[in-house]
Parts: sequence; structure tokens; C-alpha cells
Amino acid sequence: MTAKERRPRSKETIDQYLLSEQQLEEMYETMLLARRLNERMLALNRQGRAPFFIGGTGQEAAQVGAAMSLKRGEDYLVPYYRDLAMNLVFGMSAREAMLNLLAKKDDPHGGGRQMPSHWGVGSRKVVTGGSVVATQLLHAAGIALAAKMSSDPIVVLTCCGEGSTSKGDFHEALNFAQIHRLPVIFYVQNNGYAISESTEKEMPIAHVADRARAYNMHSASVDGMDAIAVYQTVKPAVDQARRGGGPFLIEARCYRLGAHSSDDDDSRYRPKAELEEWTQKDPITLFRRRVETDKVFPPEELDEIEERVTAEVQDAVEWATNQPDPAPEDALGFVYRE
Ligand SMILES: Cc1ncc(C[n+]2csc(CCOP(=O)(O)OP(=O)(O)O)c2C)c(N)n1
Ligand SMILES: [Mg+2]
Repeated sequence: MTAKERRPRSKETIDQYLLSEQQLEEMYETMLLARRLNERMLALNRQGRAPFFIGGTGQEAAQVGAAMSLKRGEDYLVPYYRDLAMNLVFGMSAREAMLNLLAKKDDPHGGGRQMPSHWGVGSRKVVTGGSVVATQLLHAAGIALAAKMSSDPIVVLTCCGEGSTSKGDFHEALNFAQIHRLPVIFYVQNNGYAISESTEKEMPIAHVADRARAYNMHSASVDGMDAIAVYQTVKPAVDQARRGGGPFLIEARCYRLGAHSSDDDDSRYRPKAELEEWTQKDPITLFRRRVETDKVFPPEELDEIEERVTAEVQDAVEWATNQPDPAPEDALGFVYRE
């Protein structure tokens, strides 16, 4: 019997968290799965088995807490390239994540023809984007406009980094969304850097959330290293947007614990002491400490989740490695109608 089965289960909501025990378990497992996948993906890149990697290490709480606020199968997710954990919440498996990284034929995000981390699966309402940052915010505003015009009670959540909020697309999207009071959440993961540039060099204000004032938009800034705080902030905003309350700008203050991508050396621009300081606030460690201290889960139950996740990632790598590559003759297909 597993530790979970041995423990008497409570169906009651854990009041202080505003989340059920099942949701808290999902939160931990998904954050951990994203972390272990990102670690393996970088290792595969270093082994020469994956051409490119861009990850969300350090941003798991920001992503999982926000994605869990949405209605899966109904609401739209218009993610950016670091949102692996959000995609896991929306139904992506570890095997699928590896199909995408290794550019395999059966990768549902583009059949091995797209860059890794450009996720999009129509049936899940996850919409793919381009590599040009912030363009997805306009797509999200458009989807929200269509929903409003057809009285469809859905919410669109779209993501970008803080660096992307200095681009025109961000401002156009917010302006349009507020004028038309669209059901869209602009969710900015402020991870301290845009490649090698720190936040002070990207924008002349301290908080991304302050940008909302220019558009008379609701806004919030939340500790993005705390998954529970993120959920408690994003969920009411999603509910409000669904009720016709208009858009919301939410900033999740987090930190990019890894390099920008597999192609950059962050030791050349990032102070070591700064990285060490933020490592102490690792969102997954913090979550585990909190649910252990509050006796929501006993340590052995969390250990079992860790073992399950490790096995899942190992299986995913082995399985995906043996899946077929796209046929070379398909390289010229799927561009024009055939
Ligand atoms: C318009 C445009 N300019 C530059 C780039 C190159 N680029 C890719 S990611 C990135 C950094 C974006 O930083 P931020 O928005 O903070 O997101 P983060 O990568 O930190 O999560 C840049 C400059 C791009 N993709 N598009
Ligand atoms: Mg950034």
C-alpha cells in the first residue's frame, strides 16, 4: 500500500489554502514534473541529442498556480516558450514533451517541424505562437473578442516575460482589450532578465503591474515563487473576467534559475550571489516545506510523488527516443493547402 492509501483522506477543502488536497497534490506533482523534464531536456541538449532547449526552471509555481485557475477544455491558453508547466496542467504528458523536444513525427505541436517549446494543440485550446516575442498577446485579445461577440463564457490567459512588455504589441493588446472589456488575462512572468539584460535596463518602472494604469485596467503583482499565492491571485481575476468584468494584468515576480536557453552562458552577466540568493527561494522547495510544516502531506507521500515523477521522465526519454522522425519528403509540406 502506498503512503497515500494508508492515510485517512479528507474530502474537505483546506480552508487556509482555498484549494483541495487533490489540487495541492496536482500542484506539487506538476511543478516537479516540469522541473525534472527541464533538467533532462538540458542534459539531452548537452549530449547532442536535442538541438535547442529553452526552459522554465524557477517559474514552475508561477505557471502551475495560474494554469490551474482556468477551466481546462473550455478556456484558452496562449502560452510563451517557458510555459512547459502550464502545458502539463492543460494535458500534455511527459512523453509528449519529449516528442516535441526531439522533433519527432508524432509531436502534436507541429510534427517535428516547429522549434521546440512553440506549443499548440487545438483540441486542448492551447494556441501556438511565433518566435517574435509578445505577438501572442494580440492573438489572445482576438480570441477574447471572438468569445465576447459570440457570448461564449470563456477566459483567455496569455503569457509573456517582463522584457516583452516593452514591445508595442503588449501595449496594443492591453489598449484594445480594455476598450472592449475582453475576457483576457495578461500574465507576465517577471523573471528578472530578458536574455542578458536585467529588469532595470528593460523598463523605467519597478513593477510590470504598474503598466496597467495607462489602460485603466485591473492589475495585481504576486509572489511568483509561491504557487498557492499565485492561484489565490489569478483565480479571482479569471472569475471576474468570466463574469464580464474585463481584462486583468497580473505580474508574477519570479526568477529564471537557468540560463536564457541552451545557447547562452549566464555566468557572463549574472552575479553568482544573486543566483544563490534566489536559489534559496526555489518554488518547489518552498511548496514542499509549507505543506509538510502544515501537515497537509506527510514526507513519505511527497517522496512517493518524487519517485513517480522520476520514473515518468525516464520512461518518456526512452520511449520518445525510439519514436519515428518526420519523413524528409514532408519538409516541404503543410505550408500551402494540398
Ligand atoms: C521582437 C523580438 N526581439 C527579440 C527577440 C529575441 N528574444 C527572444 S527571447 C528574448 C527575451 C525576452 O525576455 P522576456 O520577455 O523577459 O522573457 P524571458 O525570456 O525572460 O522569459 C529576446 C530578446 C525576439 N524573439 N523577438
Ligand atoms: Mg524575463
